[in-house]
Amino acid sequence: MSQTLTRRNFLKLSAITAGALTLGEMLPPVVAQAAIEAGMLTASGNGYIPSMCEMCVWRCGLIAKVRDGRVVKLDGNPDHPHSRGHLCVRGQSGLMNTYDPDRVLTPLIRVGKRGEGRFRQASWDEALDLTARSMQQIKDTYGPEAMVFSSTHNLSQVQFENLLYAYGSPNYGTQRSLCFNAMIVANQMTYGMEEPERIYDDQLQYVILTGRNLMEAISTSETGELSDAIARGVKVVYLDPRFTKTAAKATEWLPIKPGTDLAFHLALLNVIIGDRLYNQSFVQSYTLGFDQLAQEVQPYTPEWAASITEIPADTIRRIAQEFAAAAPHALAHNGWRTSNFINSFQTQRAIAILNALVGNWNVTMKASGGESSGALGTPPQPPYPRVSAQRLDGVPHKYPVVPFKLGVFQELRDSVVSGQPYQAHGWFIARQNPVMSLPDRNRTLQAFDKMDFIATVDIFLNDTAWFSDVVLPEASYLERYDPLLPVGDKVFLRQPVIEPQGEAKSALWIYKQLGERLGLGDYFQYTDEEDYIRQQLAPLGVTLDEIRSKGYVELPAAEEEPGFTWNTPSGKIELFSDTLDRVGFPGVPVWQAPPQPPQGQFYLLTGKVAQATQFASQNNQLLHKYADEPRLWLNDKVAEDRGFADGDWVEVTSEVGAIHIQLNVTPGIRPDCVYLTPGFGHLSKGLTTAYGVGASDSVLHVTYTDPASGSQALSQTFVTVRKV
Ligand SMILES: Nc1nc2c(c(=O)[nH]1)N[C@H]1C(S)=C(S)[C@@H](COP(=O)(O)OP(=O)(O)OC[C@H]3O[C@@H](n4cnc5c(=O)[nH]c(N)nc54)[C@H](O)[C@@H]3O)O[C@H]1N2
Ligand SMILES: Nc1nc2c(c(=O)[nH]1)N[C@H]1C(S)=C(S)[C@@H](COP(=O)(O)OP(=O)(O)OC[C@H]3O[C@@H](n4cnc5c(=O)[nH]c(N)nc54)[C@H](O)[C@@H]3O)O[C@H]1N2
Ligand code: SF4
Ligand SMILES: [Mo]
Repeated sequence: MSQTLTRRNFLKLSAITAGALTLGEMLPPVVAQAAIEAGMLTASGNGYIPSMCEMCVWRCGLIAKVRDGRVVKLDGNPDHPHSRGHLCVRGQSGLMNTYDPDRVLTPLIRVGKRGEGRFRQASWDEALDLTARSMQQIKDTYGPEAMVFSSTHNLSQVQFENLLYAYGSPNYGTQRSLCFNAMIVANQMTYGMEEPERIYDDQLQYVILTGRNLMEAISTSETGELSDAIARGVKVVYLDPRFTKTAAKATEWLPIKPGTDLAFHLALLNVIIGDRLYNQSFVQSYTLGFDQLAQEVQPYTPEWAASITEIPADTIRRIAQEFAAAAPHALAHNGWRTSNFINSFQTQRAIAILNALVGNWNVTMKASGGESSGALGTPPQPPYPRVSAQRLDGVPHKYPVVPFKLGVFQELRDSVVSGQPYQAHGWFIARQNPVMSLPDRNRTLQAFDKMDFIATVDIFLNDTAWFSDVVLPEASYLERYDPLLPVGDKVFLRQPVIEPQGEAKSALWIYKQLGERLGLGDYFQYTDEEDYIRQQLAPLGVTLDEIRSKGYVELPAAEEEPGFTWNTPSGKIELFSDTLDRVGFPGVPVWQAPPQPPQGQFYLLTGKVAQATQFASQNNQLLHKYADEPRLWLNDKVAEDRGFADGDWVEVTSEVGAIHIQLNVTPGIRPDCVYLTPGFGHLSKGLTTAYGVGASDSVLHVTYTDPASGSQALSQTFVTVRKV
């Protein structure tokens, strides 16, 4: 880390970010006024306040311990179905996001060239006026479609979208096509549902995890359920080219060849159908297209799959038999980030169908439904203007089965670069770091170059803000209200644990201010954050003050749906999908061979680690302290053959970029793969803890898009590794 320190010292000297606090300058305590009034804090600022974590999108319930007006500890709220009394390491470290000396605490306006990182502090009025004026100018000159909006899932997103729809642009980039499009579109096509509920109930006996690294890519409740299941002796089969923490906990680790999970699952279908191991009455009652499927999977024998996946045929056959025998107490897990290859959509279809054939759906169905915001109120607003312009992300003309809501963000970025079918001129970004999270970072920077105006709402000078013209600082999740979040049979509240530091404001406030300045005030009919929440709570007949100390309110029991039907066009589980067939995609899953690296090159694998969230948490001083600097995993035998040693510096090169990084030589990865932790190698020098640590895999990723689901394909990037 000595290199990092040198760079940090340099940063202090060059003082690039006006107004940012330097290390050691402590912020004064700011006592949450509403919490004192509710009796949760003493006048001197001591007490416990329930709220919600925002260190990742899982949003566990937390209880903050406050001493002398400062948050000193965060614990899980036992009443929250996600956290159940536990926060993961990132959640527990969340207070350092709030107290990070690198927080942006006043609006910033760029003064130097883009990417130089020179900003001046500005008042909210000046920064909001400039943002609204620039957005209005773009609308007047080129039409509303020339403004791109992008944001990743967060609680105030509903008001971000309100601003977008009221403004009238069709161009909206979310994380979905970078993350789970393949899984969601496959489930939609099969079941007519976005994400069927999965259950780890007491009777579960068998789980197949296809690259779902639950022990590191954490969803607290699901990770906990898997741990409990493993303790009970549930059999877990884990497919990953890499020996992850989940591989260590699984009964069986199968280091499958990247991109061949489809062949593995097709062979499971072959055995289950061929040996009549499926649930005949379930298939007959609920599914459509069994005969087409049976015919298609006939050639996909375990022997066929063995030569492709490098998993022995006997193993595949045995797993098919064990899985079917355990059904309906079995689960073929869909995964979450399923953006690996352009055939991942077919893999997801095969997994969805596998669960249907053995009737697992009976096990999972009883928990579906439930989470609905339908019971909550919303502020009144006029209808949105009609949007006639084509979307830059190619939905639906190029991607006919991708839902509008999911979109294809990487294609949107590429259309900005090409200027086709028209040129976008402005980009409004909130709670997202597309400079790092989209594949091919240089291309994203080219897209930024095309922009007349970029504004970013963040709590830090993240890499995207670093290239922006205006930075609007949001209050951190411990300092603000957000819209309520329904989870299961409860509705949870995010409330300030301390008052916002500096000039930081909630996103609810920021969007309303912008809306008003854009002449769209009628769409933002709430006086402030508390009024917004009161309007949400009104139909439930409870007040904000009544729910503060518990942090949630129970929802009235949902009415039982009489007679469940699948929401597909046929009303059945579609093993054969007419919708896919009609637009030229295979109606049943078929083998699509993935590309393979040329001789001497490697598949570049990505995947989460427990102590970091995406492209967001690397600057957290607590998390930073306990994490090793990321290195490139390389198989030990390959290293020996090539004369590489652990710790050697190497150059990693793909078609679109190159990085320098140290090697982690390990037997825990296939010889044809290398792996790099995502989220490091930041460009922004405003992240003084994270800057200079590790390297970015996004620099290397080539942009590939699955034509059916619009999902990016991250493991399809091939790299060379050379000693430097
Ligand atoms: N700690 C932590 N937890 C998180 C997050 C985080 O950032 N940090 N992010 C959350 C989010 S948004 C998501 S989407 C989920 C993602 O959680 P997961 O769905 O588990 O996805 P990843 O961790 O991105 O990648 C999982 C594994 O896929 C493997 N892999 C790559 N290519 C292939 C292949 O072709 N076949 C197979 N079988 N495996 C392959 C990689 O080696 C990696 O170990 O995690 C969530 N939880
Ligand atoms: N190479 C590679 N690329 C990937 C992935 C991968 O594994 N490897 N994973 C993909 C996946 S699964 C996903 S979901 C995406 C995620 O990538 P993104 O959608 O870009 O999301 P995050 O990285 O979480 O970035 C969130 C931003 O929010 C900011 N932030 C944090 N808290 C707050 C807050 O309270 N308010 C505001 N306004 N901002 C806040 C952070 O500072 C950060 O800049 O990346 C995808 N891209
Ligand atoms: S999983 Fe961890 S980071 Fe995510 S919300 Fe829960 S405690 Fe926070
Ligand atoms: Mo994700």
